[in-house]
Amino acid sequence: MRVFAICQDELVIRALDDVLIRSFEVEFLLEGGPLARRLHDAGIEVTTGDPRRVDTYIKADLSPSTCFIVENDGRRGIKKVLSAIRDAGGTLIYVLHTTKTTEKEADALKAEFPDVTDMTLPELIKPTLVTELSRSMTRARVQQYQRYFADADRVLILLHNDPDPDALASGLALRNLLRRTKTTAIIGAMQGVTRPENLRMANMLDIHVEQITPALFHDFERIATVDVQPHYFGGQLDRADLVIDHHPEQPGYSTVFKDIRADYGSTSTILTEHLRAVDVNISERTATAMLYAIKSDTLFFARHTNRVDLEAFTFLYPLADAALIRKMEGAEITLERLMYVTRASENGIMKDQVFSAFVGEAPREDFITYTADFFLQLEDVKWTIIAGVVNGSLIVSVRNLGYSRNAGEFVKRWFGQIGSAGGHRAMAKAVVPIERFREKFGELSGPAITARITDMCEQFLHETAVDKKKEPVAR
Ligand SMILES: [Mn+2]
Repeated sequence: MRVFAICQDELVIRALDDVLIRSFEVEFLLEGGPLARRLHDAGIEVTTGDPRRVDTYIKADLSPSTCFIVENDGRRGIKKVLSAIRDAGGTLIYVLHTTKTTEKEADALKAEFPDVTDMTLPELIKPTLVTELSRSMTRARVQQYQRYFADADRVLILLHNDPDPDALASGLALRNLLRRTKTTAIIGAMQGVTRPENLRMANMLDIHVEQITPALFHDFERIATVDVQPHYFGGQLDRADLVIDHHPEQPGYSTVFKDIRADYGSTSTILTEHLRAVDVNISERTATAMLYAIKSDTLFFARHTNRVDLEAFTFLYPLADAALIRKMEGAEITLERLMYVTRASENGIMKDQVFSAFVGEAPREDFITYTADFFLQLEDVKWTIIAGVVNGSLIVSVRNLGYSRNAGEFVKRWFGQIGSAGGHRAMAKAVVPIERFREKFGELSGPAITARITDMCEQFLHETAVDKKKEPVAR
């Protein structure tokens, strides 16, 4: 394809030539003079002529598939140039704005030449430049903590309780970044992995999570927490050396280094950037773990997804073992879990696209969260609220796919006073001692609990509708 460029600036011409020459046949139109000679001597294809005259383009023997790039530096009569190209039969016309054009000027140009495509130089440069600069800032940060950890004998990489794929993958990635082995950097947690799919991931990828108690913290010269911040450990860890997390930043601890990015979908996304910044070799095992983590923490980009999560995914994909990920995912469905799904479908209530169910006693929390996720897959279900009793506490797991109303606010509204309740728009959880639940809501059990949570949700969503109607009046 042929590109015919009408530019004035030497820098722009040289840059365009350099960029386009690999894919296109490029030619520059200049009015003559020393610049044209200089460029010609430098081996750049230059034609001389008046860019405002139709016959200049006719003489240049252009075809309808020729692409025109016209630089607009705000000085010359761009309209005359565009008219001449158009009159000579040019259709693929791009205007490259190299100075700031006012909206008025841009609109006027658009009105006269509706088929012309606009590009602005800053917008073209921005993505690459911003990526490069932030990568070099990340590089500096990573090199700092690498040095700080370098001389330590024993390092602890601490994860949250019942580590999930993101925590496990982040542990592996950080160990990689610290250039350590499993004997010099321990991946540990106060409570180990329990969910079957996470156990399967840990086994398949050979990730060993060591059981840690606060008394053991002193055995380590350096402590890093990933996918979690020290406040999580309830005062048992008031300082760390490094914190890498994607949950909102919390007060109440000190750390030497931290990288907390609450707008990222996973901690593995942050660590992918760290690995890329320092050009560390990423093993297939680490890439597989991280890819699985990003998929799982973002529910395969269904929630909380950021452009950077997609970029990390794209980067890791060719390095990972996709077949292994499919196997790990298959581990989600177990006979035991299907039992809770069955219970929920027998006892649940579906009302206004909200599915609620109380599933009774369960040995582990993940039976409840799994059931909540499961019913969210149903067509026409926008909220799922699944409750069950684990070790004497009522666990309420809420998933929200469509409603603008926040699942986290829902659990805080009803359970914040009597237990722990929190979460964000798409998912939330409450843990309430069953006796406190009964003190507040009455001696309920079985179907009565299902009915009560259905009412709670209806009332909560109704409150929102009323609030919204009120809004314009308040203004
Ligand atoms: Mn995470």
